[in-house]
Amino acid sequence: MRPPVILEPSTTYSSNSSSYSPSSDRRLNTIAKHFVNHVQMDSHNISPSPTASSDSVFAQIVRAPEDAILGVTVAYNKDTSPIKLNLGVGAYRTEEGKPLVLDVVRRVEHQLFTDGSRNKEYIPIVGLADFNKLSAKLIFGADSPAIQENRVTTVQGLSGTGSLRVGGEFLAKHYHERVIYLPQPTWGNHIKVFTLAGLTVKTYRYYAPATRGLDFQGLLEDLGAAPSGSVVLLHACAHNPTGVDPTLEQWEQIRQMIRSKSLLPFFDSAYQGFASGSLDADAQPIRLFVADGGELLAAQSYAKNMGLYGERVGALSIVCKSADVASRVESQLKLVIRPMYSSPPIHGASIVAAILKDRDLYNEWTIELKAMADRIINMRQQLFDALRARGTPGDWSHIIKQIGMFTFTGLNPEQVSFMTKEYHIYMTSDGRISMAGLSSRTVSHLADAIHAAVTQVA
Ligand code: PLA
Repeated sequence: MRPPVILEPSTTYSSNSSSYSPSSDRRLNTIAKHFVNHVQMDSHNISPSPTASSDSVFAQIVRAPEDAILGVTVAYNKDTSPIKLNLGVGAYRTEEGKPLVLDVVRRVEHQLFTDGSRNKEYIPIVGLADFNKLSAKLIFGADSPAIQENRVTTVQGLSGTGSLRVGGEFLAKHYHERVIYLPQPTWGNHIKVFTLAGLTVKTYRYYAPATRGLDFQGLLEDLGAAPSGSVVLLHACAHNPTGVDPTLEQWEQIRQMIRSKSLLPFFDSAYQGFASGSLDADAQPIRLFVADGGELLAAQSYAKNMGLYGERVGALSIVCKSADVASRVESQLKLVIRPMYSSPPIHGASIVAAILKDRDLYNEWTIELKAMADRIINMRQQLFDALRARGTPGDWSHIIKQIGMFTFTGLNPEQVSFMTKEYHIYMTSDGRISMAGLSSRTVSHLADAIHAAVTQVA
């Protein structure tokens, strides 16, 4: 073996290095040529190492566990049983158990496809201007004073997750308080998203297992005890995983507490329209906070309400006190986004903008959205009735009281794993089931499994 070629320090250069000179440049070229020849001459002698993994520079890497939610789908895909049922990830399915592309989305995609004037140029760092404006209008309301006063900055994000991450990194870089309070429990990914963004995660009480409802007193106490200025993550509607939302009166009290302690609300709106079937009703909590003139962040996702899961389309809005602050905030958001993924993708945002822009398409969307929300609500009733019919021990009324995509059943990890093993039903180990993955055909299978789990597994 020949010794490796080492570039001497004097041969490296940068534009401001005093060591750069025409002679060192020539020397660098000579060495580079030598190196190329050396590699070419030796390349036919190279054979793969038989000792494979122990030689790897990555040999010390330990296998990571699958994601608590997306890993359920991985396990489901490996199951060959014809009766298998995936109620893990929150992804809408039709009565036939198939993924759904909304008719209005198909129509718009066809229009986009046949429009010869469209191209695939990069879009701005902050995304499509129309998409951003219309997204803010959708969440804050067409008559929002904050929008009229130009106090909102909205940037396109990589669905809900990417929008949360950009918001988190912006706060870690520019906000005076680095602590974010998350509800206990919350969507598991929140913890990782905000920790990796550079914030410190703490929790506030949210869910009371005994009542399977909101621990409102605990929530107010914990927010009341949080250091002034802390960030508070709030699920705008359809809390994941519990399906438990505050009432509007409770939201008003939460708002008063947050504002009186100068906490900074960060809304995660992943299910607008999916909870009640009404886009406006589901945005009410956020609009309460905007109406008081205070500041907040809001991450939106079009994964569920437009069925655009894999298109990764969402938005981050920051409502500020003045137009001047909002425009400076936007300039800094660009500095967060540019080194992260440069600029967002064009396709999904074009679909959303086309639908939000056109009155007929918008109306068509709201009808399809309501149909999805209604089907989920109907599944709750069917599952509740099926358990009642079987005389399954326990009070199952939380199934019809909870709202949104998920039911937090109260089943323990042993019961969940029993249902997976014996009934091929896949769900997260915390007992959460995606009601959107259930259909009239599969509800009796699920009820049988729950009945068996509850009566046979402690
Ligand atoms: N926020 C909450 C509260 C969510 O439940 C989800 C998705 C997101 C944000 C992010 O969604 P997006 O990035 O796709 O827009 N939660 C799902 C999927 C539906 C997941 O875990 O990624 C879930 O099954 O919980």
